[in-house]
Amino acid sequence: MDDIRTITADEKQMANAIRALAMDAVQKANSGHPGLPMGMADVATVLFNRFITLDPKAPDWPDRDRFVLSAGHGSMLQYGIHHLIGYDDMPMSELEAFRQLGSRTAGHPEYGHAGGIETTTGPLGQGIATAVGMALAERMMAARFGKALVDHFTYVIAGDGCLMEGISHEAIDLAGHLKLSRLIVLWDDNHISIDGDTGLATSTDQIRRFKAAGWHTQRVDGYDHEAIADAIGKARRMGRPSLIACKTVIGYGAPNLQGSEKTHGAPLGADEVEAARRQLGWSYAPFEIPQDIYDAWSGVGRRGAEARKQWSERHAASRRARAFDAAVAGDVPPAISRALSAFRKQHVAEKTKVATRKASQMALEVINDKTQLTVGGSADLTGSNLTLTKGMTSVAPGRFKGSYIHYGVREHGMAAAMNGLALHGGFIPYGGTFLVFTDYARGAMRLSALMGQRVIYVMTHDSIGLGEDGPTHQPIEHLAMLRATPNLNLFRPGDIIETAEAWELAVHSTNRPSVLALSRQGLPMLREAHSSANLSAKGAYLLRGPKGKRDVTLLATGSEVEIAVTAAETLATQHGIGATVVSMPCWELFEAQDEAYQAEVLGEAPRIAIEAAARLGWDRWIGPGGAFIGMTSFGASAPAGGLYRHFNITSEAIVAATLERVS
Ligand SMILES: Cc1ncc(C[n+]2csc(CCOP(=O)(O)OP(=O)(O)O)c2C)c(N)n1
Ligand SMILES: [Mg+2]
Repeated sequence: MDDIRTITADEKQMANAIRALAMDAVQKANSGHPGLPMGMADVATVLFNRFITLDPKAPDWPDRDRFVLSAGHGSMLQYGIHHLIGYDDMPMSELEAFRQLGSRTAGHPEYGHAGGIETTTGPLGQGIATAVGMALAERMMAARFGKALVDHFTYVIAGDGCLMEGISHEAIDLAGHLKLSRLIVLWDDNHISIDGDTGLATSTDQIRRFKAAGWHTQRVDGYDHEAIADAIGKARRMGRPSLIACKTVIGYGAPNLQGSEKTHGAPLGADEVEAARRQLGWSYAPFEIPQDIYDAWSGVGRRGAEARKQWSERHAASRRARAFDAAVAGDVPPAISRALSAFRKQHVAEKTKVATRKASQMALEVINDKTQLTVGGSADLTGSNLTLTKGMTSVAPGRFKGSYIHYGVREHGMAAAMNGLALHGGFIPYGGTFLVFTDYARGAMRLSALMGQRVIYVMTHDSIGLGEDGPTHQPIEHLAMLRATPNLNLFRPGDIIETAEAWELAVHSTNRPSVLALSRQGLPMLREAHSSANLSAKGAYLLRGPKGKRDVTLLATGSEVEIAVTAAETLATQHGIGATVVSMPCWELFEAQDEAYQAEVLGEAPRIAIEAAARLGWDRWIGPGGAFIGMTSFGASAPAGGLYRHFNITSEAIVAATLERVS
């Protein structure tokens, strides 16, 4: 069979090496999960030994196969294999430091800790959903650059838990629909999770479930190497994604504990480890691997190096190599900043009044016109999020030339797929939904931030300003939650100019995700003059200063900046009070400024903050003696103007709060 690679002498012992390393590392750390690595060692051995194409000496080679351990608790499976196949950054000392501070071998695989860890897993279901994005990226890159440069698989090991998680439904459905033929999921079908038999909580027939979503499905005995190889070989030839249910025994090899949830997440204990060694016929000391086993495993890297060499030759001969390299590098063309600056200049001159969601689409037109890196999409709200721009075509089942994804009503799946697109390389994914449904996407958004991925969330309908749809759709606590998330930039632009600036910053933010919180309702252009510098880059800036002394500082974001500007005008004309308006589109960027700049912006006068959202977090900027004007409850269903009055988020309220503090 063309797919089947060299079969080395003792694949059973190669698998036992994984088991031994997992038992020993968990035992030494006195913490961790031996059950999955022991149960899936044979499946993983066949997968790596006979199929996976990667080069441990060049972990980032773009045409490598991607491996995702969705059941991230089984991390020792991945670390053990990485050690055995010779990744330089996974020496035995790393396995001995499993789960210790500063080691590469964290409790769950963490992207960036070591070569070959393609994504962070641990929150169950994320891996399989992220892999959908990787497999999609592979197909899209192949459509653009051809099979000679892009021709790889995405393999996933998922557990019962991954398949129980809701996100798996979104992921499976999307992958089946799009016919992601290079996605192969190996399910650790051990019928055990933490509480015990999975029958305690599920009776789903997974095979039928995957079939219903359009997948090819197979069942194999997880210890029959030839059957596993046949199944993987067959899966690779399918024109749709493939599930292989691997019947396994959790903790396989531990004579008294295998098959029990007791092996899931606790050390086996010294006696059981000894007994397992005897049962498996593994006579070596802890962390000792005999040379012949290393030799057997070294075939993986040799095969990968050869494949990479052949790829390099094709790359050298390819007309598309330069464009391919540029895509993989992900560098944003300088023309984008120039064009966005011209865009800002024009709209300052024209005083363009639009909703920031519309401004976002207008800025995106400029960006998408200048680069192929951006891949857009929406969770079934394209016409509301305004994420589609002229000339974009949709990706469709089996057709991957387009650059727009209809993610369907699958916010969480969309966010995870965007992580996969970003991690794979070649793309800057952006995707839209309503800001309130950040809650639904949250698990994957958190991983975008943890992994430092350039993923852009276009979150429209960002406050009570959306009006009639009511409190179910009006975000209140979401801005606070996003601001509390480390390594994430939340932009809430106040007009078309700040929206264009936010987009410029987001596409250049190579090591963190951005969320753009955008209004449904129209907002006036607020700049008095064009500036060639991106003023939002400092996070907050003086938008309007009083002619004379500053008596009060009004801090606002998004749609409430306009209200602050109106209040400042009233304070000046009717009360002779000098108000400075500070627009704060991005707290995180403001936090990164030096103290002198922050002090200059915040000033010495009393501060009043205005934001149609929860107060949480604002007090650090308000300081003592100030006030907050915003939401203290859920919103309500009514036209937007009436809601602002109802909830007292008005220029009159700002004036009154000022007069209480300044006389
Ligand atoms: C989203 C999420 N919920 C809960 C957990 C905690 N957790 C870790 S493993 C696990 C059970 C997983 O069962 P399974 O995938 O069958 O793994 P096995 O016990 O077979 O190794 C749970 C509930 C988690 N890591 N992620
Ligand atoms: Mg299980």
